[in-house]
Amino acid sequence: MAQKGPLYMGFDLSTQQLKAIVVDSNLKLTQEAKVDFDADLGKYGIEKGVITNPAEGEVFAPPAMWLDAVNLVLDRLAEAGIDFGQVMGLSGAGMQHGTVFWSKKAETLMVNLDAGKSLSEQLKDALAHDMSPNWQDSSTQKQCDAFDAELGSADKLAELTGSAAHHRFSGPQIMRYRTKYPSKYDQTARISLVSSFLASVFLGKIAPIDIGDVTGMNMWDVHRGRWNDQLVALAAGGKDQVEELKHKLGDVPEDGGAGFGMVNNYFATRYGFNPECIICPFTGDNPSTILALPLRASDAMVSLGTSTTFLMSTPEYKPDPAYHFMNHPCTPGLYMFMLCYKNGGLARENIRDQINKSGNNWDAFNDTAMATSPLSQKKDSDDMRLGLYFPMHETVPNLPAGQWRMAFNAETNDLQDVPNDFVPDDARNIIESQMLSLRLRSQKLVHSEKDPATGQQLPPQPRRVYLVGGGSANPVIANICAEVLGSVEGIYKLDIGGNACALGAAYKAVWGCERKQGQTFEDLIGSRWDESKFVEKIADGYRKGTFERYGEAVRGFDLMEKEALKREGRLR
Ligand code: XUL
Repeated sequence: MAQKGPLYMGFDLSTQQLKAIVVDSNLKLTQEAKVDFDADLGKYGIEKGVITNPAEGEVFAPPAMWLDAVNLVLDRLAEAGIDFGQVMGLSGAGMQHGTVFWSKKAETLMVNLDAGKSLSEQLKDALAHDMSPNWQDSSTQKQCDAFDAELGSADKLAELTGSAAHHRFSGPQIMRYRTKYPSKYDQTARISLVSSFLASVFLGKIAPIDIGDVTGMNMWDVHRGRWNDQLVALAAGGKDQVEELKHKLGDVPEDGGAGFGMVNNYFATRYGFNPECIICPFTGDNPSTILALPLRASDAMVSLGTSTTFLMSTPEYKPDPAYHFMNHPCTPGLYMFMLCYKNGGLARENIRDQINKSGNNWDAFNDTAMATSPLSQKKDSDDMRLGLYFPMHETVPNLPAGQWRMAFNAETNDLQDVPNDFVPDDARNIIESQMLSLRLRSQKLVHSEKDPATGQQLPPQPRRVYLVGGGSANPVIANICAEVLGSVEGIYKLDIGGNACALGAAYKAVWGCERKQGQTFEDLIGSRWDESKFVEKIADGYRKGTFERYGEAVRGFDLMEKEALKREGRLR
């Protein structure tokens, strides 16, 4: 049946896929489609969406492939029967930190697109460099050292920009691009992030970088709301070059909802888009994910995918080199707190595969985890069994690939090595380990609240925890998450279909186009949010006694990480 009323689109340009979803004004998902880069666009020579150069730690992807993906995903939505004429607004998300380098011809080429031809065949000369560095890139250690040193210390850089220097962040990446490809840098008229690149394609001219995503660059002064000249100078190669790089980066509007203009004529002619369809700012994939629901301060989202990401929306700005504070993409005065781990699903799968004789189902892993007592303690006075499980180099904390297993005595604060071999208890201990790391690093951001059922004052913990991503389907993970992290109202799973990040983008378009004067994102989405349909409670939260026991384990976990860092010569 034909859909009545306005529709809104959200895109998610991630490492391996471009997803597009369509919602109506009531936030109901009506259509979705995706393009898988390896399966659909293998001609670009990518694997898992990227090209790697291990000798230099480089990971990158061709923006031309993303242009093909835009045509393909819209073709697929058209085949599915969507009427683009009803789409009144669109927004999107891109993997964070990646940069796209536009040539001087870019804008002329974009306004003169021929609707009969594909984007990639017409925009070849729009790029000054045919590759975009990916967030998995680790080629910028030298540049990161310079960024961390520039203001005096990593702490100072984190205080000013929300994060210490990270390989993937755009400032160090731009600095390396300038020195590695000086003539391409000179020919670069504008620099987009992946998110603003995609917005530019739909807009038909270079779209500004968004207020949330700009805080993934190590160059944006969060308090003053402007580029920091000293850091821009570092990336640009000197004080005299600051204005030139600032021009390439462009101005950053504060309002994350104000449309940039109407959709490029190319899309109206080729796909039948409503010519008045508004292009709202596109943001990073993580800031967009927190828009998939009206997240309140003290609610946390845990994304359990290949990597683990912990996200909170908070009015408190308490930066630290170990994690990230970014501007909230919609609401001034709010920040996104983020922990971003490289190890998550793969580390759990490694343990699962040692438990399973064969096959890759989770039954034996789950049974073993449930049969093991918390922290492997048979009685309260026993040592707590703790571990770190990193098949890949981890950034939180900065440790090389490896495993560490230790026993912690909570009475004496004594930490001892235990044999570093797999035992079945690892099934529970690895989930505990991942959750203890989240609790350790988020404890300053949560507050004491009353239990709504008993009126009793509870120790500081999140109000709700929302699980998203592949691991959220596992009830044992949800249960251990509740034991370790607690939560006043319980553990929830998003039950809205689609993909949280693309949904968040579509909701942003709804908000951008339909908000009343001064109406916040939380207010508008909250008023249309159908809790009973959109989320499902999957575990009770705070468990008295167990939560406090894990509180003691957090102390041991912190000591264990410091011990491992000391042994690796990495204690800051
Ligand atoms: C966040 C990060 C990744 C990418 C890709 O800092 O690098 O989460 O955004 O998802």
